[in-house]
Amino acid sequence: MLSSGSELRLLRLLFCATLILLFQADEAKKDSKSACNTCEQIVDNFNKAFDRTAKQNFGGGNTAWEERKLSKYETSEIRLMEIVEDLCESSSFECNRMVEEHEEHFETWWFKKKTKHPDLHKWFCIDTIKVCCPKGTFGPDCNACVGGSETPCHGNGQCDGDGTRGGNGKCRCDQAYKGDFCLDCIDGYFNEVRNDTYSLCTECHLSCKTCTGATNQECDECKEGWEEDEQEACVDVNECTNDPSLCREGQYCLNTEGSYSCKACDIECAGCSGPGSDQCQACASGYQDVKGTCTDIDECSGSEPVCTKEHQECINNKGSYLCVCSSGYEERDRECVQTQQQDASEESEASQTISGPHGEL
Ligand SMILES: [Ca+2]
Ligand SMILES: [Ca+2]
Repeated sequence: MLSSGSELRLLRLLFCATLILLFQADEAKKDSKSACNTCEQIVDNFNKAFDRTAKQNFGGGNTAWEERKLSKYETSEIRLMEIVEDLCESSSFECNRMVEEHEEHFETWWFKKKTKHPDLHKWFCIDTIKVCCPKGTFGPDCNACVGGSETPCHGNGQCDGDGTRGGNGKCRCDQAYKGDFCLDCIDGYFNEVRNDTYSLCTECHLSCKTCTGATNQECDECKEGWEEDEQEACVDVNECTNDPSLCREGQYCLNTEGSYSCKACDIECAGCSGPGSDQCQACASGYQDVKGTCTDIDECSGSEPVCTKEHQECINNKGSYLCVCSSGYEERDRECVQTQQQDASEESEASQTISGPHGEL
């Protein structure tokens, strides 16, 4: 009898072994898919090189002798060798290995099978080295994909491993479709057409979470931001009228289809119900109501002067005003004093001294 400690070790060991086996099985499936891709690439390159070499050696004015020579070249081993040389990028290990391993098959096909089996992909990749399957089938035995090999996934998805010896044949559905067979619609879509083998999913009205038709009266359930009206149609919720305190101070609420947003009030307003200086709840400081619109107060043109110091001038601006010294005066210790001409000439002398070091040397 095993002690509980060694039982535990055994269990762990079994667990690890299972994981490794699962991982290897998964890798093998991936390998089967990539082997088919490699083979398809080889066939593609073969066909390209075949076309390229067909044009080769065709000059103008062929003599009968040249014609004979060329027709010989068409089916010659030399041409096959030229094609085979071009099948892989030198850096592609998988490709070069596959070509090397199956080189004699190319010769067989070239000399014996080409006429009867012109489709190299079918003859080589599917029937001979068995790394691919016919379209619509998958896996080691080329079984039909879910939904059948004619229209895998009923035309609404991708069959896992389609055309390769790998994969599991299950469907990855396209946008709008779901379910094992890609016949069901995801939320926000409805079946416009549906039978056992065909399904067409169309988008619901933007107000519906789920629906049975395209209009807002055919919603099963309204989307967030929408609600049912008396006619059972989904209509926009006006969040702004439902809850006037939704936005912060200095903002107004803007209702939108399915939602709302908060926008900043105009600078003229202290609170507002919409955009513009004519929708203010009150005017901001420095502004006054003129026929329903908050307008800047011109403090400078009031009956009482606002800039009271000597030699001071008033300049109006939006929401406020400035007191500045008149021309010929400058501010010193909060007073406007006459600008001294002497200062200007001293400054220019000083700058000359500073900017002329070369002259002094
Ligand atoms: Ca809304
Ligand atoms: Ca002003």
